[in-house]
Amino acid sequence: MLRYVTTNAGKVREAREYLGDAVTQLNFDYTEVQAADLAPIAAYGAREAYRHADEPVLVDDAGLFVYGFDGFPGPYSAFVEDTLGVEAVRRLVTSELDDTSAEFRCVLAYCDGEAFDASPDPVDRDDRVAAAAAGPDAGEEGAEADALPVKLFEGVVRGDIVEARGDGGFGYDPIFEYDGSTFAEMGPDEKNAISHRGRALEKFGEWFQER
Ligand code: ITT
Repeated sequence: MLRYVTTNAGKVREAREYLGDAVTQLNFDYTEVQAADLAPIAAYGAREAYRHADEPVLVDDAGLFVYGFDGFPGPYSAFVEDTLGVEAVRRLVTSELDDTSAEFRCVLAYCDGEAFDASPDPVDRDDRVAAAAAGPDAGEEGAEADALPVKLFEGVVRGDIVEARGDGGFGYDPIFEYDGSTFAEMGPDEKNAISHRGRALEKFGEWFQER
């Protein structure tokens, strides 16, 4: 049994589509450390969720990165969706920028409490973010040794911000266009085949099967 850690039912639907029924949702709101990248956030979340659940967990941290806004909203995508809203993001992008290109990124972080060939910690260990990502049990010295091993899998897809179309998917899907269709105009299979999450799930699935 693998617990997919998220409060977002849309993410779980896509993960189950890909990985099958062995995946169930763990609706656990892990601490989102403040960081410019998704990887430290996901790594911290996976360690915290594993300590909470005491069974194998997969954390999914994702975001929309608009190139012309230096990657905004990026790691703050959920906060911006809840406050400004998706349509306001679309208006901002199309009114302020000539180049409306953007990418979705997804980082999956796996932790099962076992020692395995873990990913290197996402950022420099001198960094406060790295210390935070190592989790609450990591001491000030030798934090790397104390921290639970976490394996990271990343997926990225590049597209354009456009006027909202389609009613499938969730979040920013209606305003993200890839190859002529928005993600909200695609079925789940179609989206998974090319999406940031689908690409990260594919990498995870291959590794997990070996394991
Ligand atoms: P959890 O943290 O509980 O997993 P969340 O929805 O808050 O749920 P994130 O912190 O990863 O997830 O925030 C990601 C934001 O980006 C959030 O606003 C999502 O709606 C949006 N998002 C993530 N993946 C997406 C996708 O495939 N299509 C559209 N929007 C997506």
